[in-house]
Amino acid sequence: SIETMQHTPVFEEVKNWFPSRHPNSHKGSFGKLLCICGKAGMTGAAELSAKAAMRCGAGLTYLMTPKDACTALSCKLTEPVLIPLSQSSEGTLSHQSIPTILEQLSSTSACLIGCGMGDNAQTQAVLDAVLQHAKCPVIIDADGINALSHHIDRLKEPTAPVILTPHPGEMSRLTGKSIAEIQENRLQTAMEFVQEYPVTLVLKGAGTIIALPDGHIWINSTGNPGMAKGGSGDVLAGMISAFVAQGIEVGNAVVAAVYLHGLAGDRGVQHFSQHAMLASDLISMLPGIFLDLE
Ligand code: NPW
Ligand code: AMP
Ligand code: MG
Repeated sequence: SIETMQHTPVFEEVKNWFPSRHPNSHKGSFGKLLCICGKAGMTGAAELSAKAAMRCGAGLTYLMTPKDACTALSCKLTEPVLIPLSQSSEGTLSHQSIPTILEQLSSTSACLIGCGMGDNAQTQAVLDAVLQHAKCPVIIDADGINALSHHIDRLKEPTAPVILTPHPGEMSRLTGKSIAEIQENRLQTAMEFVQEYPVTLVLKGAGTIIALPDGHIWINSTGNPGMAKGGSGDVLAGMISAFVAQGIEVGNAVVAAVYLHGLAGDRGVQHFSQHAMLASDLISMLPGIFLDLE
């Protein structure tokens, strides 16, 4: 029955999914993450996802972003490797960037695509190329999901594991159902989606639901309305991507990231309050959380 397949993650269980960092390990031991995120005016989404990924232990993080966005981000990001790409007149990626992206993709352990990319034909072309060539897990968020909703059949036979992280608005675009319909039947909506498409689905919002391709369902219990602010989802996308890049099994990586993202929010409001807490404050809470995990 549905009942027996539902779980709620707890700290002690999630803790077991994190292997200790071997004394002889090096940055190559903890994965190469490729983030394809951001555009002029939405550099924050790229910044938050890449920073969250670095704070979650990713070995090497590469951020590919349109040229102008890259110039702005080089003042803000220190640890990730920035790769400027050719851009359209609106400052979004141009399809001419595809060969450079595919070359980087071939040597990557996980690829995050979509945060702050803009929803247009160029984003669709880049997403198509990534989905056709990826041999590593692909995490699709935000405008990546919006792009996907225009040709969702792309998901029927993925060449690599795919993880989707829609909020109810994005889930509405993806399924054609109204937001109200989705929110009234969150569990069923998520389960039906993974029955039709062999992906890992994260339906965000209070009580985030994680539906795995094998039918297992997780319902998260951490998180609070202090997280209802622009940028929170970009932080989650970076966290999931970092855990996947490090080689944690995809289902565990996703559940752990959702749980710890909410925990960062729950610990964060003790310091920052629900009103004042920002998405970047979630990242500030991660070191304390990993001190307890290690
Ligand atoms: P309504 O109508 O408000 O009630 P969009 P976005 C709905 C980037 N960002 N429950 C909501 O409903 C992202 O990465 C950049 C119910 C509305 O219809 C994307 O690329 C930032 N409804 C891009 O912006 C920081 C819910 O969804 C719709 C819901 C656009 O992403 C901000 C709004 O979503 C942002 O992350 C819920 N729990 N949650 C930056 N600093 O660069 C959402 N909805 O239209 O997809 O817009 O999420 O802001
Ligand atoms: P996004 O809309 O993409 O920025 O994602 C928002 C993130 O914040 C998701 O991970 C949500 O689950 C989380 N979030 C937003 N509001 C709440 C809430 N009221 N309770 C718990 N988590 C929330
Ligand atoms: Mg979002």
